Amino acid sequence: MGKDSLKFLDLGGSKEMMSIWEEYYSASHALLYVIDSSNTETLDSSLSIFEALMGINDLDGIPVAILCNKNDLVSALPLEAIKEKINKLTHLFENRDLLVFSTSALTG
Ligand SMILES: Nc1nc2c(ncn2[C@@H]2O[C@H](COP(=O)(O)OP(=O)(O)OP(=O)(O)O)[C@@H](O)[C@H]2O)c(=O)[nH]1
Ligand SMILES: [Mg+2]
Repeated sequence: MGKDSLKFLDLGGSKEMMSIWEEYYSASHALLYVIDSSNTETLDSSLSIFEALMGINDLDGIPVAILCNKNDLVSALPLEAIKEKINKLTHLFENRDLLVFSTSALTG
């Protein structure tokens, strides 16, 4: 029986790390994009960066999941509110599958 393998790369969101993201675009077959639901100050810029990513040719058509993380914190924006923001970007998803999840790295 053949063996399949999946390789996950965890690329950080700091400025330094963002500058190397592009080295991985052409080899990517799917994207998990993690946003911090609890930080309303960075949420919009995080979605803007995501919007820019969706315009990258090498990422065209690949399936994407957005993980709205830190949902265990009381300060977290509810999933529905984040989805409303994401839904304003529908033009980005005509050509690909998109899933949006509410997650906590602490509680699963
Ligand atoms: N409460 C809570 N804290 C979290 C959660 N996920 C991460 N953290 C905390 O947030 C901080 C940053 O977590 P990291 O895992 O380093 O975040 P990161 O996304 O890898 O950061 P970069 O690699 O710099 O992009 C740590 O203190 C974590 O414990 C979560 O779901 N809930
Ligand atoms: Mg990290």
